[in-house]
Amino acid sequence: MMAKTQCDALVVGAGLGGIYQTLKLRALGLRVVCIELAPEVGGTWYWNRYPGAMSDTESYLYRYSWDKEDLRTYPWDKHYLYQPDILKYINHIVDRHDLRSTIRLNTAMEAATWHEQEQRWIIECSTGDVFSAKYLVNALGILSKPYFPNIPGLQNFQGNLIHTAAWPEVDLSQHRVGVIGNGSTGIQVMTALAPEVKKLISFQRSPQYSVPSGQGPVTKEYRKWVNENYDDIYDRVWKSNTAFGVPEVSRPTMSVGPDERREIFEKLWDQGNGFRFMFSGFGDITTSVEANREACKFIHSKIDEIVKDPAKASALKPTELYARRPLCDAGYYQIFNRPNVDIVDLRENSIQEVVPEGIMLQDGSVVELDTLVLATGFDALDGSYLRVAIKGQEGQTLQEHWQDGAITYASVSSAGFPNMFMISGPQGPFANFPCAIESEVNFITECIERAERGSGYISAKRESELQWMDQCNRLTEGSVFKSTKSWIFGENIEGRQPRIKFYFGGLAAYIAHTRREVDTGFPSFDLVPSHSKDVLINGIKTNDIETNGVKMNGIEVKAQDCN
Ligand code: NA7
Repeated sequence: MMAKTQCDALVVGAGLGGIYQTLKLRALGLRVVCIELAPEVGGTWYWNRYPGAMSDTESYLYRYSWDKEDLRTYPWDKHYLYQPDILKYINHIVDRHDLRSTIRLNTAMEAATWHEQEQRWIIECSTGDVFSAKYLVNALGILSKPYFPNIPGLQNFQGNLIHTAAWPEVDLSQHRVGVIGNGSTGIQVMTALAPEVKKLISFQRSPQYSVPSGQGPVTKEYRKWVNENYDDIYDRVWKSNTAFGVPEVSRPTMSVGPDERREIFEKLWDQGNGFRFMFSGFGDITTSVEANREACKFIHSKIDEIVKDPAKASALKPTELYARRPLCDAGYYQIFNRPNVDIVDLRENSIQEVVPEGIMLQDGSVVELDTLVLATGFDALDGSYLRVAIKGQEGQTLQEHWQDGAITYASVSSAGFPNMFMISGPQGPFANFPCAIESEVNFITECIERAERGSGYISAKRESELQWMDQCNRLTEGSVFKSTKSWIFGENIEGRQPRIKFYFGGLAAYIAHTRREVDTGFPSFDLVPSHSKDVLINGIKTNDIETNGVKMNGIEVKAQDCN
């Protein structure tokens, strides 16, 4: 039997969240091990290496805020980072902060069980490794479980079947490529593939609104300006809702006349960025149907302007509101002017089944394909957790606790799962992810620090998660986002109970909430005293602790080896 490795904290996942958490806990003096199922660090950015994979947060904000020197010196030369750039950056951070020896690659958590008596988590891994940890911090990723839709005959396809989240080394230049899915991933991969492949066909169920990204090289002057203003930039980011670095205005759409409105939309279109388009021109695009329709009308007019074939233009125009995660692209609508690019409007002619040679449509016709790409998204957020056997207090599994849909307190903790935390768990802030991740890691670290000062464990109260859920629901009242079905509400997974997946109060409000929680002594948590002697970790002295009649203050209990 494999030996049990003792450590203070086990961090699961070496993406942006897990790496920062590992650093923070190490700085607290805890013995930390980070495990990662992939053969490399990077999380989402290790897996999603499809052509065109790009962050749609501007480069200066798609990074950690806390390494001030690195912010100013690390090179980037375009407004947006492609997947290889981000992977390189993450590796750079791991080396710069000497984290490699703390991370065990190719190691997947398979089961985690809370042992009440010992007040520890026992974690079993795919490698046979077993860890015993006081704290378990899951950084499993928001978008880490690819979603394979239940399309009849998929297994019969005889060409290449590729999910964008597991892109192989492949030459598609002579291929007829079909793509199912035109969300953020689908439009990126199609835009990149169009000039590279023999034929590209989009099998589109719901057309999406997209605006230009504004990708392009940055000038030396721009970088200099960013460097000189980083403190102010981040100051504004932490006080904003979306943390995308774009202005968030309150001006109502209908407060200006049609000409001025169009001028404002045009300016945003030229500047680029989906979040800018949604939040920087007017303040009510996500709350007023009338305002939202104006944005729709404008994007429709752009599609008509760009796409020469009226039938294709019509297929590309959404009829629903502009109420999904805002998208941006590097010339998506333009690819439909290419002779090798076509579109099948599944609203008119749906997929009957996948056959060995391609896709058979409802009208009986078969579109022959050499490669079928599934850009069909993810079982987002809770999907990452439900595939692991996590068992908390009284033997209750996370699956049981979440049977009516995932529920957390402030995204980081779930009642009945003491000393277990989630980075970017369900109901976290809907904001630029690196910033949201940092806020959550900072909060988790405060929770752990508090637990280290005299508690055996810290665990969200049931009423806290119910109240948080209630708040998340209330925040979506009046939002036009509720009119569309998407992964944001968990409505993309067949058979899954939909539940709000995000906190829409804004990042600033989330940070303020967690700050209040810390400052008022963690009222949303139960703090249960320790009944083990393992209180002092690596020489960090704790406060007075009365446990089982043993005065712990000053008793230095050696942390156990963790290698
Ligand atoms: P999304 O945004 O969930 O998009 C998935 C796409 O796949 C979407 O267009 C779906 O159409 C389509 N889809 C899913 N199942 C089917 C079936 N059965 N038939 C046809 N089409 C289907 O995933 P992404 O990977 O693009 O983006 C997820 C996030 O990753 C993104 O927001 C970024 O933050 C990064 P539907 O709209 O459901 O009709």
